[in-house]
Amino acid sequence: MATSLKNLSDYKKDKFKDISEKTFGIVVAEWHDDITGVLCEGAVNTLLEHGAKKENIYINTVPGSFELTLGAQFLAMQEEIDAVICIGVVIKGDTKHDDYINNAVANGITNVSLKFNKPVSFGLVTTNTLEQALDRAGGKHGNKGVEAAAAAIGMLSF
Ligand code: DLZ
Repeated sequence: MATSLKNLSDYKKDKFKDISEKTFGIVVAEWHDDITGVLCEGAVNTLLEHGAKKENIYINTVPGSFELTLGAQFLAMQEEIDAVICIGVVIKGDTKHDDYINNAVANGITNVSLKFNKPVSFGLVTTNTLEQALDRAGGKHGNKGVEAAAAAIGMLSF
């Protein structure tokens, strides 16, 4: 998987099971939507490349990353959804807002995953700068959305 020296989107696919009948919910934050759009595209393309059907991928937006948890819960509670992918970008600013949002999302989506016994992957890019975020959204460090989709497929193959 990811290391600081590798492209972050390198992942192991040899153990992936068939996902052609699986249904995915993607929840995307609207903050930094130029970047979250690229991450979402990476996630969708990865699901399609591995055999998911376009009509089985549901994309919903939430205002900001803080709302990813409830968005994930709305999706995970749907019986037909097999896995959820959360996509957001939180860039550090002058205050500690990023810590609060990042921790809330990490804990929140973990709880959703355990509550509904479904994979809920963490496609939240948490960086110090805009440049670092761009590097992880189709730049030199790959695409974190690809990685989040791969994690969801990986967990469905568990
Ligand atoms: C308020 C806020 C700030 C300052 N920064 C970000 C950010 O970098 N990325 C992001 O996705 N959302 C941010 N938000 C919005 C919060 O996630 C949330 O939407 C609002 O606090 C309303 O609950």
